[in-house]
Amino acid sequence: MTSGTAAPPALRPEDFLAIDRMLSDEERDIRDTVRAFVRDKVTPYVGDWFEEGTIPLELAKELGALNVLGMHLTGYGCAGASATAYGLACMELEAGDSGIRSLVSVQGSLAMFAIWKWGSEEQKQEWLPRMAAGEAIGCFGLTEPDAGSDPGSMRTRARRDGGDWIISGQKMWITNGSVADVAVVWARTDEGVMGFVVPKGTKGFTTQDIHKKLSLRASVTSELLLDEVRLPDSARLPEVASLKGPLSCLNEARYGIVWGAVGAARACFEAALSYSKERTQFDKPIASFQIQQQKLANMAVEVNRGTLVALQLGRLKDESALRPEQVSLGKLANVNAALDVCRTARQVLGANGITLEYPVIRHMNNLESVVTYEGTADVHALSIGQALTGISAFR
Ligand code: TGC
Ligand code: FAD
Repeated sequence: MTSGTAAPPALRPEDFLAIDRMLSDEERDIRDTVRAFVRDKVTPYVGDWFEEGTIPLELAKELGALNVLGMHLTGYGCAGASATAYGLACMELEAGDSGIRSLVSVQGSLAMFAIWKWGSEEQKQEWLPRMAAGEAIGCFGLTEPDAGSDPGSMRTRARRDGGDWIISGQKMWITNGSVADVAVVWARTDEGVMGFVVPKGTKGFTTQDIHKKLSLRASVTSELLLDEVRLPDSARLPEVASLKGPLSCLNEARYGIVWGAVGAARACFEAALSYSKERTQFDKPIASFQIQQQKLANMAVEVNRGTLVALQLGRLKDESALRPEQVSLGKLANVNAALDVCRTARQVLGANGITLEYPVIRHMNNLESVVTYEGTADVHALSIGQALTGISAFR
């Protein structure tokens, strides 16, 4: 094979490996649309939302209009986009803030996916179109105060009572909990772990917000309390009675995080690159010092490598060839790398790196949640270890 004579295109710092060329026109369009949304509707305000510990609920409808809620699902008002396109959307949303990507992940990959995959036709018709439009917000209750990495030890219990179910228990750390119109709640039953669709306002179902967070502040996190909540059998997700139900939803959300984490890292890299060229010390821009260039080079490596990992997982998912252990590898690698990039970027910004005037410390703090939720880094390392050795080290 002979190489062409034309000079290769100029290097672009924001896409050093020209990964853009690996995307289809449609994927690029979706990416650019979400990027513009984040630039106009999120970036100018999110520092204030983070400081105030709020997220405007109107954003849900705007995200619905943008077609990103449940965008990789088909039918029921969902966009039916490819997994890769969904990943690109997550990357752009998390370049804004992990809290915004979380809203979209919990809505589309957890609450909607649970109903779409395991729900009845009636449940799908009732909830999915409204959730896709952002007119109804969903949450996903799996974690409990004493059951985090080990959801199989959950205590929330549902028992049959005639044709109804009675659910009692407590869920902890639930994104969107108090603002959700519908909660997908997982409970132990005599027949296995089952999911229940619990509408807001159901008697015995209350929520309490978790405050004093220093991470994911532009996101609502709540406790769900279920005190003898009576539900008809039609509220039960009929197609699953095992931990496989909630864990299958986690695969979807974790996949989005593989992409999202790169978005957060990219935002911090770009902030550090720009700052290093503007900030002068010892009569020179700090970008002219070797130590700073080393940091910038390392950040560029991680952002590009992370994007390639995400893209490969996206292509596998689009071929229905993606395994949960591969998602674990992506989440472990990309979130850890993003944390490194953000911590390094924070140092490049010096004292300015600790204020919300720049996005860096916000992303850095957010990623402390991202590395913990959806399976801690340890859980994903153990999943990979089990796949490599055939030996489970969880217990
Ligand atoms: P194990 O005995 O291995 O499996 C039980 C059943 O589940 C099946 N299964 C899976 N199915 C689909 N996808 C997966 N990834 C699956 N992993 C296991 C398995 O085949 C079995 O099925 P069946 O039919 O035989 O019953 O389960 P285990 O109890 O040993 O647990 C394994 C472990 C530790 C990997 C799992 O518990 C785990 O992933 N723990 C981490 C918990 C976690 O990630 N929680 C996240 C909560 S949601 C959240 O954080 C939202 S954050 C907001 C946002 O996303 O932005
Ligand atoms: P633990 O499981 O108690 O872990 C504590 C430490 O022990 C960790 O370092 C962990 O890696 C380690 N560890 C645990 N088991 C092992 C082991 N076998 N081997 C080695 N080390 C181990 N949950 C939901 O259900 N829905 C949500 O919407 C949701 N949103 C969240 C939003 C935020 C902001 C946060 C922070 C969490 C959210 N979570 C949600 C909960 C999240 O999924 C859990 O925090 C996570 O699964 C870890 O559980 P834990 O916090 O109880 O930690």
